[in-house]
Amino acid sequence: RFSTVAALDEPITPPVCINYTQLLIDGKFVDAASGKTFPTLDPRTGDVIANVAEGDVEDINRAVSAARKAFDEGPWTRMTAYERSRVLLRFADLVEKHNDELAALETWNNGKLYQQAANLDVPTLARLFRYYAGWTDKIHGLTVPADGPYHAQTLHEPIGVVGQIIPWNFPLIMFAWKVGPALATGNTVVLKSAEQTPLTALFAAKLLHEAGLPPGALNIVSGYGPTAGAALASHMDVDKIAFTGSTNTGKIVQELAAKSNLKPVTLELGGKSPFIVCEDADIDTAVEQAHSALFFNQGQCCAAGSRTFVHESVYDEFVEKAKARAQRRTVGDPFQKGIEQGPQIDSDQFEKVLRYIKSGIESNATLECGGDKFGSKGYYIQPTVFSNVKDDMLIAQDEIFGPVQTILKFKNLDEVIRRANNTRYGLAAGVFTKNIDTANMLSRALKVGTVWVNCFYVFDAAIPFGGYKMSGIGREKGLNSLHNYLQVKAVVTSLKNPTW
Ligand code: TXE
Repeated sequence: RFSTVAALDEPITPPVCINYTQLLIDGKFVDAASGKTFPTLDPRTGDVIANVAEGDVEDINRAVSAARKAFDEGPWTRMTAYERSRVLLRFADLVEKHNDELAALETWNNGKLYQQAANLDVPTLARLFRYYAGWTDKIHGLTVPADGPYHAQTLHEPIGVVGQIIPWNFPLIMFAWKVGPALATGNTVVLKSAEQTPLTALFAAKLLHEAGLPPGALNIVSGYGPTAGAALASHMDVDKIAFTGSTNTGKIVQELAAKSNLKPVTLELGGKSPFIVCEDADIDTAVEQAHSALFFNQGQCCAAGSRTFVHESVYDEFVEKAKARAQRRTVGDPFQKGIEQGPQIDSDQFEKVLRYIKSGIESNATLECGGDKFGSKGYYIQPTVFSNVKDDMLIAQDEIFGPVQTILKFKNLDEVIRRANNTRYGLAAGVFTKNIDTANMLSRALKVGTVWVNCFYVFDAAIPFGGYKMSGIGREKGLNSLHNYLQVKAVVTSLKNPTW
């Protein structure tokens, strides 16, 4: 039933070289203090594509010292807002210049579609840095009318040395969401990339230095979570930590932050987002949008529409069409044109998704299509659709993070609101209806950070994104994201002659 256009046993040779595999500390590429490296893999085959310096506690210490020096002594923090903006803009130009290389590297290391990396992930990196470049000289404090003979004002100052830990599903976009606002507000950064995808962060950081970023302002430490990641979260000289990843690891990061120096934390965590198809929705549009809301990026999206709630009056038609759409989905080498789905990121995620598929079958959900791995090499999984899914099934509760659509039936709006909110997560929701009153009611009733009405996955540099409940703390992108990286200082000055 699945397209076999790409020969999976003969992967296409990526059109790019791997030039940067060391750590980037204080503007220089260096080996790990231990001299250790770790392999990074091609998800299409599981083969090693490079050995990358493995950062650990000592490397985090070195990177934090460099960031501290750069924060305390400059020049990044001494440059004018306009000069900082120019660096970020030059970087965006360089990203565009190297679009295809960055995209090829992202696909090679992550398994995402080359067409997506080249037309979405890399352009989004440039777009976000241009957006943040526009903010550098628009970060204002207030003049505050205080009681008594005082002149009161607020200054918005950078927090200091920022630690950032990112996941593997959108390596470059996560780099942009984190590094963009931190640098725009004048902080210095130590970023730990995900162990599965260390390559593009190093390339992007190299381009930032080429654009004029001074040494120490951005340091990249590749390495594992419990070693390098934990060292960063618990470092006494890191003033703030921002994390994207699983809810469990988010809890660890917050605990490490609290137990060390109580550094403020922003977290962007997992989700189990409802995608609600009302009886009056345009069914063909809803089927297509629900399909991409789940299957986009191999299902590896925190905001994935992973609980498809469909009104009973259109349920059978929807399931039939959703199944047909999934069966048409082309799986294969992500470098090949016309392919819609590549491999999962690694064997852990591959096994995890297959376990959830097994659990869906065992709990008596109806397997409409898929249900197994795809091919014999790499981490490919068949597009899978379950219908007759019940709220208490594991596949309706946990974040599967793979190409597995679960379709549930509902009778009325009160019921679907209650069921949609009955989850520990609260990241996003999709609502498909032609009735403005239904759209307004659902938008207000759903306990989530983003509601998309008659659309899904509309991400924009200016629109804030983040979670309610265990989907996270704080917002990224937009004006809100700047406040994650700013301290507010009140300055109160006694007035000598208050009558004036
Ligand atoms: O996540 P982790 P994993 C979800 C998704 C996925 C599951 C597990 O459901 O199946 O998480 O993925 C670093 N201290 N998401 O294991 O562990 C780690 O090195 C400090 C949703 O990859 O959260 C990496 O850089 N850091 C998500 C980052 O945390 C630690 C995207 C994420 O890894 C650490 C990814 C520790 N003790 C997975 N342990 C989203 N919100 O989009 C790990 N890390």
